[in-house]
Amino acid sequence: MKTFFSEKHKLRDANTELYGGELVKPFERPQRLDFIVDEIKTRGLGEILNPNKVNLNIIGKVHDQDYIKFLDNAWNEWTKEGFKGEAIPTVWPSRSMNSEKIPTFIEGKLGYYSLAGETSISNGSIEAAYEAVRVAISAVDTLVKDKLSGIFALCRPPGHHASKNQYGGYCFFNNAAIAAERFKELGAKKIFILDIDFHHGNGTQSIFYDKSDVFYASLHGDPMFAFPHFLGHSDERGSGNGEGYNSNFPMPPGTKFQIWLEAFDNSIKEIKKFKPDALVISLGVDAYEKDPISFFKLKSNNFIDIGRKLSKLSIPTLFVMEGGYSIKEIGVNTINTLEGFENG
Ligand code: OKP
Ligand code: ZN
Repeated sequence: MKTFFSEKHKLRDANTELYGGELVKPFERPQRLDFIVDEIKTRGLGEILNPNKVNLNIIGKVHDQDYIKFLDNAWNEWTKEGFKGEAIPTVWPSRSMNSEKIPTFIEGKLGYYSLAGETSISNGSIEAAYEAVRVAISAVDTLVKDKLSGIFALCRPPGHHASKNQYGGYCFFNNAAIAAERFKELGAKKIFILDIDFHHGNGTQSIFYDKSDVFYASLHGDPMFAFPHFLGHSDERGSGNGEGYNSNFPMPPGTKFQIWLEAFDNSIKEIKKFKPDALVISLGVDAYEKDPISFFKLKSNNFIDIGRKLSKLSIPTLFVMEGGYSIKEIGVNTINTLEGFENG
């Protein structure tokens, strides 16, 4: 399987993440991809390609222009104020204070355009986020042009928490959603996004919630216990034209592969019924038993079965990298999925 990848992901290298009342070194750090690239090479998964020149206007099909502009300028506006640290929001338009006016001052804007506070904006972060979009688009283009069965977009930073106008959960641009839009530009009528990252992809869900041409399904830690906490319940089934085209499988702490697989098989049934022209897998490997911020109990070998089952669908498949924070095993778990798919 071919992989699209860019060294420029390293531009996303924040020093801080607000976690447990401390500013810690981010779980989502550049070294994650070193382990994945090493494993691709060791096991000879296939070529690793640099992204093409891409028309980034496509981002506007998923994200609002004022949000894009905010991201473009956030770091400059923050440093201009003389703040010493990285840009972290401290105030939000929450339930009791939700005027729709967008503040002028950067601290207000950070709260307006964020859905969580752990994701520090640092110098270079947004450049890296643009590069992740180039990686995703290049992978779609190659998959379609060469009529491949599967391809891997090794994106970083991840994307599935980013909504049309909010960042957070380590995500700025929604790579998987933008990839789905690219599939549409290239002629696909129906796309299915299956999100197997441990966390619910609130951004992807909300972007397509009222659409019937992009089905979003997610297997994740029950939001009563897991981030993002405020979306991802099983009664969220889509709205308007999108009713019936969203489906969530929240699962409790300690969930083992056997139970996880039942939900996975249900989502496979939904894919078969929907008959998409393309399949986008939001591939996080944080359902792994040793993941430091997650609570599922999948073992490394289980990811082979996941890849194998996906290959049986015989639908052109784009794998988009999302999370996975057990750095030592992130390469094995990711390549297990992709090799499982390749070896069908
Ligand atoms: C991004 B992705 C855990 C706090 C978690 C943010 C998690 C973002 C995950 N106690 N904070 O979906 O892997
Ligand atoms: Zn995750």
